[in-house]
Amino acid sequence: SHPVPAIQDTETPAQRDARMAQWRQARFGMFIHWGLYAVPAGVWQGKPVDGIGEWIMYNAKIPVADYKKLASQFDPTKFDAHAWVALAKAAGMKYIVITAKHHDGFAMFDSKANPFNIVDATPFKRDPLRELAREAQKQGIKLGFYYSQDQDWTAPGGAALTFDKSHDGHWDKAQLGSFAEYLHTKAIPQLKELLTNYQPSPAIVWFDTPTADMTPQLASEIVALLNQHPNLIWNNRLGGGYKGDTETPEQSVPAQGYPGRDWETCMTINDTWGYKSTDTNFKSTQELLRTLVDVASKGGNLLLNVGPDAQGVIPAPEVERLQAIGKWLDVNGESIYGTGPTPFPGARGKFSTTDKMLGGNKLKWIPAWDWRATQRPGKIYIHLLTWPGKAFHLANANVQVKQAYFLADPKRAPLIYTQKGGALDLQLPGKPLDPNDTVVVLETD
Ligand code: FUL
Repeated sequence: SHPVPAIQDTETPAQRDARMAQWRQARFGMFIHWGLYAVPAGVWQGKPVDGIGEWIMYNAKIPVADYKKLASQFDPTKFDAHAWVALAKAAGMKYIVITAKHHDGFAMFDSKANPFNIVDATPFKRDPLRELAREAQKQGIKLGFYYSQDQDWTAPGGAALTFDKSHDGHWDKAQLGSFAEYLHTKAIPQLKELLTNYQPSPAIVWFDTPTADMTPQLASEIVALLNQHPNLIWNNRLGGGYKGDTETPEQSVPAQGYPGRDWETCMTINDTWGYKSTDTNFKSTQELLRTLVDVASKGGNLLLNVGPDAQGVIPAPEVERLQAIGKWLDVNGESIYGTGPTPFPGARGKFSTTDKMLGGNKLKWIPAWDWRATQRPGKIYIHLLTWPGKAFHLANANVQVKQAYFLADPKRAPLIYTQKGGALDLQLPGKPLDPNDTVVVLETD
């Protein structure tokens, strides 16, 4: 049979723009990695396990039967869908993507397709996705589901990642089986459940880690299913050659963005996605906020992760940072939401060339924060990150500025500037209004 064309291949550019419109305006979303791995929380048999928390089964080579036993200990009675959604809103986030099933194969939802799920296998018995869907609708925010369609370490045939050449990608013979059968008996039925059992239906499906097992033919069966939901947005990690709607740089901000493609940087607040009791390496509010600004200045979205613990509690340091970002956005959101990338691509903020290892195998550029810019018709926003002193100079601005003021100044007191031969010179006070990012509005018409 012929592969079914993806929706991206069949819709017109105008239809696509309409489908992506809200997502493009959003700029900031909450990623939630929550699953059984929150129970061991980075420690197995009394020993800390290296690497990201949700990979503990893989990294500690936990046998399937032992991992499955964790379900009986998972009783997150402090889970509060209202509070989570309210936190996302307070942070200024416009959408949420939560792990419906990660590589460990444990479904965080009510699944008839497979009994290894939070309703059937735990004392908790509730469906957090249903509660979140209801709350997201009530509080007016979009909800999406992450689904690991390819790797599934507890289902026979669920592919394991093969980059580790030391073994065939499996550590327990209970994992052996046919990938196609896994797909037809677990992944596709569960995707159907996720797409049809929730009100409202998910805005986004966030696939992850395709391997060569996901052939074009198998992927096309999933795409046929996705195409029954014409407003759905899905990312570039399905596999089988499908590009999806969005690029998904992980733990990094691409220097030039992705011209011509929608994209979303996903990033952790500490060094793990899924909760690890031992990881306290939290990025500062300043770094996170500036990352959001950096991403926006390149035309992308930031999907910032939280990792709730086994009680269902989002760690306090993560909550504090999100709230602080939200306070800044309350005042300065106009310079982020619905804005376009910098009009000065040649003069964007500099990056140092130092690489840093993150999460074991991820490279990250360390930005040298100086300034960034975003824009909308008639306005340019200069985000001053490192305070330039008493003046800001832009050599090749080539814009006709009609007025300049600080976005955070309710009086909009005019800032003094001169324009000469394309250059712009802006006089500034000695100190920033906001040490994280002081936004100057340049009105251009
Ligand atoms: C990766 C996964 O393997 C990680 O566990 C995490 O979900 C990240 C967002 O994507 O590829």
